[in-house]
Amino acid sequence: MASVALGLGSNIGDRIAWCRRAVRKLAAHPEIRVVQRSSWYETRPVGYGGQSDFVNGAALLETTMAPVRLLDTFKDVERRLGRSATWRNGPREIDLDLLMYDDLVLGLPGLDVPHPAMTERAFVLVPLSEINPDLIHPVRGRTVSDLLEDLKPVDHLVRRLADP
Ligand code: PH2
Ligand code: MG
Ligand code: MG
Repeated sequence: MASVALGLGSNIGDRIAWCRRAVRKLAAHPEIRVVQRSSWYETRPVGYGGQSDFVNGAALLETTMAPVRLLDTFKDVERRLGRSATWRNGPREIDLDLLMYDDLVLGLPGLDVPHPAMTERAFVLVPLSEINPDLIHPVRGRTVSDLLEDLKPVDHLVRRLADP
């Protein structure tokens, strides 16, 4: 059984509903257990700025699937929920990112684990450190709460939503 950190994001339509549906679909998968889920956060778009604010969250999963199969499952859930194709880093109904997979370090075409940008992204580190601040990043050798401290202040980028 592997422990996985998942990042969720949406900036089109009912953003929280997209994220909730994705968690529900993953929880229904016979080879995935959703162990914990963060609050939802409204976040400023990173990268291409001319788009709407995101809702982001994170979850901890357990799975018997290998990383590539798990990524395929995430893509499948994105498709089945109705994600329409846009451009790289553009607006999306639902985005499921494989952030960490145990303490595995992996570089394959289309799959880098840990997610290469996660240490610079408050919209990843804030929800992830809510649910597991002591999780150790296998490349940096530091906890997610330490990595978040390095980014601070981030309050202007991330707002925790009242609806948990
Ligand atoms: N995802 C991106 C690019 N920029 N910005 C925010 N705030 N949240 C995201 O999930 C996000 C982003 C590419 O996946
Ligand atoms: Mg992403
Ligand atoms: Mg993605």
